[in-house]
Amino acid sequence: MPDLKYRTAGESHGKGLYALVEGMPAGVPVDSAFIDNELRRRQGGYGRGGRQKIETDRAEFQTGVRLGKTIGSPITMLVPNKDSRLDDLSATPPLHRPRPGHADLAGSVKWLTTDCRETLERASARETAARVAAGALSRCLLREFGIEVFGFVRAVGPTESKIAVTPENWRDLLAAREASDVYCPDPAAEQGMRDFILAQKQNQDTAGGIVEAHVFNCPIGLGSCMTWDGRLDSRLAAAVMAIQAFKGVEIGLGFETARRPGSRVHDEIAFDPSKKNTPSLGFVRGSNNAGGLEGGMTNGEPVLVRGAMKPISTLGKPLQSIDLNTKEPSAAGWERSDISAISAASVVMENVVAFEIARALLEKFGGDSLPEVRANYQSYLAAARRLPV
Ligand code: EPS
Repeated sequence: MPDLKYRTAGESHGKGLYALVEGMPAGVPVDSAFIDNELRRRQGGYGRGGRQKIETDRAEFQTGVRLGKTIGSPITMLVPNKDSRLDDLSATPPLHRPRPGHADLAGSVKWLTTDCRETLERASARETAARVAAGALSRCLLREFGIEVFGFVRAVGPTESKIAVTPENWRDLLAAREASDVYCPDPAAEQGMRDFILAQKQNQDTAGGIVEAHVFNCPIGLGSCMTWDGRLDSRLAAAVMAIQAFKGVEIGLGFETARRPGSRVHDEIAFDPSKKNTPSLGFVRGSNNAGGLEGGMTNGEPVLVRGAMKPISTLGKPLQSIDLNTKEPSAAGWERSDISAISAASVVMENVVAFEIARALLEKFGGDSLPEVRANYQSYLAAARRLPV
């Protein structure tokens, strides 16, 4: 039984993006409409550029699914590119002037070329379409266990929403997020976010922000403190930091924990017998500063991950750079791009977080088929409820 894992392949202007997912048990109903809707959401958001008007991203299942369910074999999804022009030199000309902040300079030197295009085609955030497809597929498994993920935009530039997300209000917030073109469920913050992005557009500049994902209904004990790489918080951080343009990750209170005394950080423990039959088994907390993770394991509270995305590095008014062929000073190159992709980034983060949760779920309860995984899950919860034996 292999680990749940995925790889992606594809260039921004190649034939398409591919996701290969291994280790998914047989019998998981695949909700293609949900996966395609996540891909559609990834394409959207206030401040996106021209590419998204060309593409209509959909995941075409090439392998691993029969009659709407997984069959245990490797799953391949293809998201075709309409704007496919990789071998047309006139449409994808060489780029010799690396953009500060992009992969252009390091990649060109690394792969011994002065044409940044060889790097940028793969470094482009278009690749996140494949990650979203893989993550959304993993959510088809998670939902069988009542595990749901909610992501949104917390901040754009200096405008930050103060909204609190709870197990009770997140579905209402989801509806508000769906109605928001910046993917922020807080009307008090939305306009400021939009204004900041518009101001950057007018200045030929770009905007970043902070995105957040909340995972509800994880059973206690996903992840492990026994091995350093079994710690679920470290895996979540790696998955989020691996998203293009992300520069920071926090779990729960994150960096703020370092500024407070312990008594104002740690979440006191109580037992509520009325919640004994929930995945938290009745262990409740007055706060969730830990972000649902203690010792690298889920503790029954919602998992909370936050990520910081820097502003897009292709600027309409380019920064100073050099020409890689002459080494002479030159303005950085320009490519069609976005003013802000922060809304899209919230969709990407939501889905890569989901994938890591699904991976941890299968590590603990894994089996070849969904009924087997379900039986393992239920027998664990039953044994935990019987404690002390
Ligand atoms: C993106 C597709 C890209 C860019 C953007 C994200 O398409 P194109 O390069 O054809 O305009 O819009 O990529 C970048 C910002 C980047 O730096 O590569 C997408 O689908 O998310």
